[in-house]
Amino acid sequence: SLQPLPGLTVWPGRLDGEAQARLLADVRRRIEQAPFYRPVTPGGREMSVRMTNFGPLGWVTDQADGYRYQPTHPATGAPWPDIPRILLELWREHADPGRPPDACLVNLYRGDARMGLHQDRDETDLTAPVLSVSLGDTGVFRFAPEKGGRSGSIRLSSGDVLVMAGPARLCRHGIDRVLAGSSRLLADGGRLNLTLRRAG
Ligand code: MD3
Ligand code: FE
Repeated sequence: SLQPLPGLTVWPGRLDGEAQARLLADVRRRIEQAPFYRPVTPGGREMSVRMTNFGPLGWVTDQADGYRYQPTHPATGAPWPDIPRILLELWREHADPGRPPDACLVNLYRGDARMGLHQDRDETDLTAPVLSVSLGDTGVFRFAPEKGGRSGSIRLSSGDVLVMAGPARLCRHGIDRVLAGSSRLLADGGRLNLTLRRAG
C-alpha cells in the first residue's frame, strides 16, 4: 500500500479484474432498485456526478433541505438496497473491523463530471474512517490538508481501494477529472466510486 499523506492509504489494484466484475454485477443489480439521480446543492445547482446509495443510510442533497443522510431514495421513497458483502469485507480488513459502516454512497462520473474540493463532515462521528473503491475509468483525485499545506494528487484506477482515517479524515478532496477510455470495465465508459462510511 501507499501513504501519500498521514492517514491516507491506497491499495492499488486491491480488487483484480474478476473481483471488479463481481462487484460491478452486485452494483448493477441494486441500481435497478435504486436508480442514479442528479443531486441538487443547497444553492440550487445540479451536481455533475450522478448518485445513489446502499445501506441503512444514504447521503442526499436537494435545494429545500441541503446535505443530509436519510434511509430512503429521494425519487422512489424506497429503502436503499443493502451494501454488497465484498465491500463489507474490505471494510473489515482495511478500515475498522469493530464498527461496521452504515452508508455506501455510489457516485457515477460520466462525460465531464467532476467533484470540487470539499470536506466530508455530514457524518455524526468524524473519527470513523472512510473507505472508497474505484471502478471503471481512472479518476484524478486531489487532496489538500484541512488548513494550509500543499495539495497533492493521485490517480485512482479500477480496483483501487483508498482509506481516509485519523489525521486525513477531514482533509479537503475532490475529483479533478476522469480519464475517458482508460478502462473497459463499464460498457458505457465512465467511473463508479463506492464510499463506505459510518454516518449515523
Ligand atoms: C477524503 N468522492 O463522495 S472518494 C465523496 O471519487 C467523494 O467519488 C470522491 O469525495 C469520488 O465525498 C472521492 C475518496 C474519498 C472519500 C471520502 C473521503 C476521500 C476522502 C473523506 C474524507 C477525506
Ligand atoms: Fe468526499
